[in-house]
This record gives sequence, structure tokens and C-alpha cells, in this order.
Amino acid sequence: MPTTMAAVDLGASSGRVMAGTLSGGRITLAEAGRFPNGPVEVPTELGPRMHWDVLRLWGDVTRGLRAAAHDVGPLESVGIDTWAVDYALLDAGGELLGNPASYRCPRTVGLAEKYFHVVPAEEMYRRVGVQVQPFNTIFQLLAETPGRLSLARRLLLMPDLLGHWLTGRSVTEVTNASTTGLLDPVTRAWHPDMLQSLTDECGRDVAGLLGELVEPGTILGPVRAPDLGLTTPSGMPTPVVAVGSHDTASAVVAVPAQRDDFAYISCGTWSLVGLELHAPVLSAEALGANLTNELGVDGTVRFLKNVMGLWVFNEAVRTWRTRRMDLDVPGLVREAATREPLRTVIDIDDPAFFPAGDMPARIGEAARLTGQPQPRDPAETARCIFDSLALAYRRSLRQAADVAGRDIGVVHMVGGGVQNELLCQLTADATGLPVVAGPVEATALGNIVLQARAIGAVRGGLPELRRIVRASSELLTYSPAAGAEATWRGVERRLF
Ligand code: LFR
Repeated sequence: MPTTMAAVDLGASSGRVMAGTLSGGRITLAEAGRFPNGPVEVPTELGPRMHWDVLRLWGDVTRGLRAAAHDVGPLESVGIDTWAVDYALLDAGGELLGNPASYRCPRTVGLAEKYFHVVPAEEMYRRVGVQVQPFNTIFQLLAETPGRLSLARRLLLMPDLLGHWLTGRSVTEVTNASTTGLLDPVTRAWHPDMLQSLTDECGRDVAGLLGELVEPGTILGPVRAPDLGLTTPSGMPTPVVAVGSHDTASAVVAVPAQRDDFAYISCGTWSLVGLELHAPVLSAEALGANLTNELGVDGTVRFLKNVMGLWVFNEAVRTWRTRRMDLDVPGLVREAATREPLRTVIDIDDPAFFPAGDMPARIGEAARLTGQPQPRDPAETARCIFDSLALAYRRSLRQAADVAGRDIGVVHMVGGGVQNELLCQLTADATGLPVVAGPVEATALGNIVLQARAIGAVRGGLPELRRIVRASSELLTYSPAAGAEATWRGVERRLF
């Protein structure tokens, strides 16, 4: 009997609702809704503030779920994943206290450094093992106004908020909780010392705001949102499953690996580059390399680095379009492939590339500062971005492998970015490793396959789930060009 489920997958630049039907050991995906997303900027007395339009997203999500049930059939379950770290605050009546802030909001500037006077960075890393990013939830909480915090009774991360609206239950799913900077990756529970120090800094009991932690695969309960009318084929209200609710955790479930020595790159707005481990690495070396220990499904650890990702390219395209340049993105990528390799290579992880803005100008400046030629047109700029991303992938993978004491035999690239063939080939060349590209819809597949297991439609651990993903996907393999790795080694030495 085919089993139909729906995955809600929200990214920072777009969201989708996918219906997934499991039949004969394969999942077929059908898009039931796709909608844009992005931070909304408003001016305030304190400077610009960036928020998510979560009510509009809720409308898009519920419309997509209705469409999935209407177009594909009754849903056996629903799972939700989104980007990490961001949250909503609810008051005593369960009402939203304003729109959730976006992680790109400048309100957190300088707060990490301030906090390290209270808990030194080394100590924090030993406790929670996360890559220091200005937007980790802990630093966002330090940016909250006392007024808002005093009214708040509950903090829900984005997927947990949508799950709460659908079911009435308030939980915190651990894969996403591990990005907050408050979770102990060894015990997979809140770190009491982190909660205490945050409580001291905020002047408000933070522990009381946090929902019960649940592992991915937990069934939250039936959809009770009015008017949705979601039912299973037997007429029962459709249950919501807490999947790997951090989108990257769901994407990693869907890495179609067949051997143990694999690394992955989840390519979207961000590129998440790393390894799957069975225990966190909390050493000084891991901190030095700014690697993060996010939690994965089935007790795993996602030992990875956030690389700035296709964000830089997408923002460059946005900048060119505001200048009324008529650009076709696939055409631009094709043209970039014909341009001089490694003409200009920059440190794509430089914080200068984090805020929205004129990326071509920032790239030109980075080239100038490092004594390299400035890209002269969009194709050269695009080539510089892709070369620089591939170099960052190489560096991050080598650092992760060295620090974890592991060898890498194959790199899996998953997510929308794998449609960029140039980037896949550059990654194979830069790493000197075979790259297996696909699936494009890794996050939705990882979300759905976990639901399938939670409701008893499939059995087994990650290898079995990955077998289903493999059977459901088209994969392409890219081999490194002979001698390329040595060239990239030289570029890395020159730049870092
Ligand atoms: C990717 C992602 C990353 C996280 C960033 C911000 O979509 O979830 O894993 O670091 O967005 O939340």
C-alpha cells in the first residue's frame, strides 16, 4: 500500500510543501506549494531590524498542506523542518510577541564577544561545541529587550512554532536545539550552566521558556488546526511527526552514502560542510577550526562548518538585477565555466559577506586587499564565487577530517546547489575526491523518510533510510581532474 506524507521545508529564501509517496521502497515527491521567503527589514530607533513574516509563512504552509491532501490524497503524517537558530516568543495566552527576528538582523553585533567575558569562548565550546556565529540563539536572546522577555512565557524555534500551531503541543526538537548554543551535545539535554549564565545575563529565568526536548521521530500528535481538515486514509486526524527539524539534519539523513568514510556538503543559501560522527569533538583543535557539533538523527553528531554558501552568488545576482542587468542564472553559470580558473580567489567566509548588500563591490575590495585582479564582469565574479566556495569546501573538509581523525573517501553534495554542475566539478577538483551529487530535494526526502519510519511504514536505521533515498534519486558522479588537487593546494597556501 502506498503511504503519502507531507514535508514542510522552509529555507531562508524559499519554502515548499512536498507530498511524498512511499511505494515499493521508493519515494516519489510532488510539489504542493512553493513560496518565497526572506527577512523583512524595518527601521527602528535602534537601527534596522529584520524579521520573518511568520504569519504569511503560516498561510503558505497551511495552503500547501491542503493542496497536498487535495492533489495527492489523504496524508498519513506531516513533518516540518526549517532553517535553524531563530525563534518566536509567546505570551501567557500563547499569542506571538511580535514577528521572530531573522538571524541576519544586526541586533546581535558584538554580543558574542561581550558574553565571552562572562563565559570564555573555550569554556562555552567545551560545554556546547557550537561554531561561534553572531546569530546563535543564545546571542539573539542577549539582544532581546527586557520588556519582551518579561512578557514571554514560551520560546519556540521556528519548526516547533509551526508544529505547535498545528497540534497544540510545545516541544523543542533536539537537532535544531543543538544550534542554540544552550544544548549539551553529549547528554543531548539543555546545559544547566549555560541556562544559568543566560538567566543571569537576561535577568529572566530562561529554562522556564524552553519546551520539552524531543528526539527526531517523536509523534507530536494529531493536527488540530481548525479548517485544515487533514485526515489519514482511515479518516483519523493526520499526526505531526517531529523530524530532524533543523533543515540540515533532514538533509544529512538523505545523504545517499553507501560507505562509512563519506563527507557531505548540503548546498543551499548556506553550504554545510562536514562529517557524520557518533560523538561530539569538543577539543581545542575543533574550536580553533570553528567546527560545530550539531546533533543529528539516531544519536549522530553533525560535525560541520557553515560555509557562506550560494548566498553570496544570490545576493550578487540581486545586486545586478537592481541595476537592471538582464541576467539568466543558468546562462551565467555556463559562462562562468568558460572563464579563467582561479583568476581571483577570496575567503568566502569573511564576515564581510554575511550581511545583505552589494557582493560584487565587496568581492572587488577583497581582491584588491589580497593583490589579485578584480573580476571585470558578472561571469568573472560568478567564477570567483564558485572557485572560492570550492576552496572553502576543501579547507573545511580537511579541517574536519584532521580534527576528527577520519579519512574521507567520497564527498556527497546534496540540495539545490548540486544543479550547479560547475560547482560540483570544482569541488571534486579542489578536494581531489569523487563527488556524488544529489538528491536536489534532500531535505524534503530526509524529512519524509523519517516520518515513514515514525509511523511504522519502514523499519531500520540510517543505512536503510539512505537505501530508500538512493532508490528515489538521480545521482551524478564527478571525478577530480588529474593533477587538479595539487593546484588547489597551492591556491590554499597562497590565500591562508
Ligand atoms: C541552513 C541553515 C544552517 C544554519 C543557518 C541559519 O538552511 O539551517 O544550517 O546555520 O541555516 O539558521
